[in-house]
Amino acid sequence: MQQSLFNRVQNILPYKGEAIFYPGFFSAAESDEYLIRLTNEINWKQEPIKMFGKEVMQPRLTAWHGDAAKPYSYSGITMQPQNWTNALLEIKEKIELIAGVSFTSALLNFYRDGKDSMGWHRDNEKELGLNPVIGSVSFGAERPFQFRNYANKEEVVSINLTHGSFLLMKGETQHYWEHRLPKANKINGKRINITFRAIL
Ligand SMILES: O=C(O)CCC(=O)C(=O)O
Ligand SMILES: [Mn+2]
Repeated sequence: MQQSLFNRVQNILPYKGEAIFYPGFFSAAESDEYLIRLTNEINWKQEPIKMFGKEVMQPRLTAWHGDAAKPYSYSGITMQPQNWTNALLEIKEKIELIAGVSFTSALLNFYRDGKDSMGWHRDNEKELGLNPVIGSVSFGAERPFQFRNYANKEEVVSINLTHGSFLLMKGETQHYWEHRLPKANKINGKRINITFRAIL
């Protein structure tokens, strides 16, 4: 059974939450192909967000895809998702075998190079339920990703998200840990990340 290939994987969080990392979840050839397909097929846009009352551009490109019946509200606006593409459906089916949930939605992020980033946050929108299951798939340049204890802002757990890797966050993770993708100025390559979510 395929799952047995992954039975030595471990939780990278020391307590209060589960973040299970599967490097090489997709083969190098599959990952190269998904990087090309997603780069070309997705309508990537740089969107503004409100920060401290001021509109600023996000330091990355984004897209939102998912079931039409599951709109998503974010900073006071409700967004209608784009339809699933074949590539997204193939990836979704494969990670659902491990995640054990049906994902309804995906946030896609395109980091043009190491100057693009995502700041500290939790994936804890209330439509994701009490203990969100988040399936995070990465293609392209390897980038460090960090968890930080939300309460004390001190304890940090870092992991390199490699080409074709899958990081599954579940349990109490979003209560006790925030996460970010810091800038990595020496990295020139592009990276795509997809976080699959289940909107209840
Ligand atoms: O790019 C990443 O690995 C993180 C993305 C993320 O945290 C998010 O989309 O909520
Ligand atoms: Mn996140």
